[in-house]
Amino acid sequence: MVIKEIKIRKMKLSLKNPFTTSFGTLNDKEFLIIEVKDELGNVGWGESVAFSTPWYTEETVKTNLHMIKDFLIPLVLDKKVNHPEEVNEIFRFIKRNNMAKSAVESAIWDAYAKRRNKSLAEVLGGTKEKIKVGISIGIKKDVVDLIESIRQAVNKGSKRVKVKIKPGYDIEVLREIRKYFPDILLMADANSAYSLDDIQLLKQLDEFNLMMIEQPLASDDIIDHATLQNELNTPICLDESIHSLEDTRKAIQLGSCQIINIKIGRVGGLTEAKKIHDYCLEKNIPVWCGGMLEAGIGRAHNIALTSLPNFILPGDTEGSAHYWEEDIITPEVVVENGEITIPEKEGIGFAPNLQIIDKYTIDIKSYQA
Ligand code: OSB
Ligand code: MG
Repeated sequence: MVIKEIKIRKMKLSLKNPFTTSFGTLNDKEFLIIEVKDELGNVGWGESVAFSTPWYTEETVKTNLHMIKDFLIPLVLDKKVNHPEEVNEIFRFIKRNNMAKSAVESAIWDAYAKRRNKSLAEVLGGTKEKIKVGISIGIKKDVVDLIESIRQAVNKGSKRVKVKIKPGYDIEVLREIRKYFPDILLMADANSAYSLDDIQLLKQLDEFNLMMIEQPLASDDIIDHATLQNELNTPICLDESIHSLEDTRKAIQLGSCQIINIKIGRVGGLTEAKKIHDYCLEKNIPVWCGGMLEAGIGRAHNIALTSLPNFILPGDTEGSAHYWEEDIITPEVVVENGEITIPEKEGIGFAPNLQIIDKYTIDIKSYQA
């Protein structure tokens, strides 16, 4: 396969509901969509999950644009790529910038699958027909609103509920949730808002029978997480700390976590995500697919990845309508009774809706061989 054309679109969509984490509130989402075309005219699509501000990792929409334009496109445009796994190696000498790499690499995976007339899930080695998904509910001003959001999710059949916590919004909130929902599969995500100074408080989380606590400590830490895991019965799941297979190996070896949240963008693409999945399967560490409030293209990639067998725990991939008034793909992603059916069509299995994409595009750049 030879990549003959790459387009970068900058887009902006408004979130239906503002999303608040321990870092702050998101009202809308700016993101990049990458389109690659091979010499036979197969078109593949990828999405950069970087936000406008560097609060989740160091990347932003602007740093992604710079990296993709000035470094990544020149490495693949007019180059022969036999398999998308090669792209992971081609990009390896560039340090990090994983969301930028992932946007390009995942578009090449889609083009590759389409070229072979297979679904992306199939070429990745997926084994499932349906995937189970949960919901990630942001911090609410009023706990009554939170309870109401949980009730709606539970009534719709969501397979598990994740709530965001931060210092001052944790033990009492979880106690209130458990009062109304004593038996639901529940977990909490701190987005690195605590330190080991909070160990006494974090130990109190054990009373709530959580499936896991996600990323309680610093985004660049795996040492203190190992200390904390030793003191907690609740499994720790790492999100922000994991950027690669190497990070995964070290975290597991140190005992920093018992579960891994895999995000394609955070780890630099589908190839690295699959490697982490395979390693965790071998080590008996369950994984699940995290979310970055993706539009349809990124969401479709998450669905394909989750078809791999060790995605045992429900992920954060809610349906399109949970986030957007209108999504950029046809059909939109639909969750039925907490499950998504993996599309059988070629590639990502959802067609980019060009009319809607154009409507929300702020800028397009095109690069030809
Ligand atoms: O920590 O998993 C996270 C959203 C943005 C950034 C980080 C995270 C999240 C979520 C929401 O939890 C996941 C989603 O619904 O896409
Ligand atoms: Mg998280």
